[in-house]
Amino acid sequence: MIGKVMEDAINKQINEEMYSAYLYLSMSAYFESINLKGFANWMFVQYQEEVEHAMKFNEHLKNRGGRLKLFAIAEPPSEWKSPLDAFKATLAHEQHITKCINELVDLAEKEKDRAAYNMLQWFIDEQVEEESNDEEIIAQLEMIGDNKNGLLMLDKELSQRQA
Ligand code: OFO
Repeated sequence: MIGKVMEDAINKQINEEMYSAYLYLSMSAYFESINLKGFANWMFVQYQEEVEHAMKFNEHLKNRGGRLKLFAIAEPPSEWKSPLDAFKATLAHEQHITKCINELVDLAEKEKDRAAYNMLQWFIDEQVEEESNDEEIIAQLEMIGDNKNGLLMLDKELSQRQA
């Protein structure tokens, strides 16, 4: 059975993951609005992944006799200055999520909750991948600069991403 402290912290993290989903769905709509369908696809897949993250935490709660508690999801921004601006915001958000995951790991250690600690290892690896994906796309966008052809080529590449 999961302890109350860890249960509350995981429920808080579920809200963070659902906000991540909202943020990336909003970014997907932004990219649709500027006709970058590949970028929009990439963000839509990211939105789906974030819902999966929330459900992964929910599974953990369910398997350990805990209970999901849903909180209000904050309204995400809906406009960004450019694709680069949106991806810089994505990276900053993922760095915030990494900090949240690290704090959960610290809490699991403090609470001697081995099951939560084990489950969180998946999220540690996932955050390395998420930050690295964002950094790669930011580097490409910086290289592209004002080159429209480069942007369209990257858009085509990002259209390949699948859930
Ligand atoms: Fe983007 O990894 Fe979850 O929030």
